[in-house]
Amino acid sequence: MSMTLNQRSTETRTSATHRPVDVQEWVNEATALLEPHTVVWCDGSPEEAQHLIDVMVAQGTMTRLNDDLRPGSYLARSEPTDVARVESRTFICSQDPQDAGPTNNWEDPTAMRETLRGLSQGAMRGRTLYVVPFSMGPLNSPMARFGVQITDSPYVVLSLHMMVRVQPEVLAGISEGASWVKCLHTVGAPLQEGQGDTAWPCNETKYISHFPETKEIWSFGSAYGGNALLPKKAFALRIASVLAREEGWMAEHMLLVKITSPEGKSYRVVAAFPSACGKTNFAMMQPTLPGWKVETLGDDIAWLAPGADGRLRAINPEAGFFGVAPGTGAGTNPVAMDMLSSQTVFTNVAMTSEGDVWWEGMTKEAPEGLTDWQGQPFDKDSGALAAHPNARFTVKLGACASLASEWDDPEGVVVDAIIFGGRRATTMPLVVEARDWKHGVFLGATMASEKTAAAEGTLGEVRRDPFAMVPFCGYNMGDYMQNWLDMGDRLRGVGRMPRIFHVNWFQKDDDGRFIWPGFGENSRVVEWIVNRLEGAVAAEPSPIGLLPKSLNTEGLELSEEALRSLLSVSPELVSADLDDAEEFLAQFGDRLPPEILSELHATRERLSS
Ligand code: GTP
Ligand code: SPV
Ligand code: MN
Repeated sequence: MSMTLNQRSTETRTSATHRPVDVQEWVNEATALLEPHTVVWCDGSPEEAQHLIDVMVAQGTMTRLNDDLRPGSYLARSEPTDVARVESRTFICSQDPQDAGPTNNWEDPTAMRETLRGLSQGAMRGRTLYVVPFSMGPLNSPMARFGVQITDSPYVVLSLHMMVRVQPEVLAGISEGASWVKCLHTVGAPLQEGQGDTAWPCNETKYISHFPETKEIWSFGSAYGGNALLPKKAFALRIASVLAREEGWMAEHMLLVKITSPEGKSYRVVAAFPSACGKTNFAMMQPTLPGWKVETLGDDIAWLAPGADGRLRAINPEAGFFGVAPGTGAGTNPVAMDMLSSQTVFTNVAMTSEGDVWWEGMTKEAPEGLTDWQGQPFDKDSGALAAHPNARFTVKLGACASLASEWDDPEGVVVDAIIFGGRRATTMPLVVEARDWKHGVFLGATMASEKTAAAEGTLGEVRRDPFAMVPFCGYNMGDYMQNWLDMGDRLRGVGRMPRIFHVNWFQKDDDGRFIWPGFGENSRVVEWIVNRLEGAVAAEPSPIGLLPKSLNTEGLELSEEALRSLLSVSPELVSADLDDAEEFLAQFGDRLPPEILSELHATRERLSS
């Protein structure tokens, strides 16, 4: 199909008069390069969503689920080669490789543009180019940032409808001079004339490229998750982390919750855990301790900035959840189960014979007659999984029954505590409080976790993942640690700084079983944290920070030995962990803030005294 510009049709959903000149120019350039059949400017309306759904159902990209069991919900099955973020194909293209740092893949920006231009020539042939304007954060928030994503994937557009605020007003804002981030995305699967489409078009070759100096994103070849929903990890973390450093704020891989104690006092808490380590679970926690309440503000990304009063405030830049399905059940996350009862897009889960969804952990036993995530009859006894371990649900924030009323507050919420955490079978206690901000930054900088299925790599292997940001920091992580220290200096003196904690729900016993019951029982740790904020309980100094002297374990079946293991540290394990951390930190060379090393040495000294 050979087409020239004037043969292409342009559908109009947003009024052309609202199209900012610079956005229009960028769309024209992209159109000339990608050669789509049609250009559509999106407005985020329900009619538009319905149209996208119709297109995808006709194409086989999505299947409508049983309307009685799962109203308004759909199942998408991706290509088996396109199931997770690909960190090996994620690039930070700064002029100087030192500015990407040792934890990122670097490529020269000119060379990368050249490569992507070559791959992208004609890459949208036979397809529709969608222009999707969106706001991260409430449109009228001083912390909001705008972006425009170009994509040829209707699945991505529908996901963006749920995940971010897709609004034509964004274009008006850009016309009035608001800055915006260019997010260019193609699945990289042009159609030849007469060629039928596949259900999940994508390309074997994948690039998720970021240009931190010009604040641009260019993604080629994948339609899955963070590879393709560019406002999420690519913009709200990688590019936003760069903006944040320049402008004096922080973009973090964090959940955001409001916690209310039995006394009726509320606290706002952020927590950074690596991918598939329990952010969604924490964000929707149903405390088992009577009188406690957790309300949801966000489950994946938080932007934090000092407010006019000098105190740290946070917003969730997203408008939806893209959560891990496996492991989500009535026992572990009843709020999520309720939230997913309708109007949800499921990707790579299994389907029941009635046309409902299923995944490992939803119920104990797999129902008979399942179709697995690849569309094949599922054999329970094969030992295989019915749902892909990184199968996900996509749903709007508004579907969450525990959503806090402040979720759309343009001013955000004041942050009282910051929690770091990871999956550690040993070494890290259930909870520890940092001695002060600097020590807290050290705890964040030396975080580690066992690898999960949310990204490629060897499952279970422990890797250092400072602040849960290694896959998501758009610049040198040494400089990033400095930004955390600088934030401490900025907040200090204002009075109440957020206190910093580290948690680990994942300690295992010698038989490989989790020692701590987790989930709603984590409210016991929340209670201790709040008691610390209130100065209501004393803590026990240890080499790595302040440990609980005791924990409310009433009603729990936990042996004394188990509790000791959860609430103490082994000098040998900590010492070995420090050696490993030191080796990891060494790679940042002179970009590593000296304060981080002095905290490490101070920990060692406490250990040996
Ligand atoms: P991303 O969306 O990938 O950034 O991850 P997330 O941190 O939001 O992941 P999520 O909350 O979906 O983590 C899911 C995994 O964590 C599942 O395997 C859960 O079973 C497990 N999990 C969550 N909370 C707990 C807990 O308290 N204890 C234990 N043992 N597992 C937990
Ligand atoms: C993660 O991997 O941390 C996610 C999923 O939240 S994705 O959006 O695919 O990055
Ligand atoms: Mn995440």
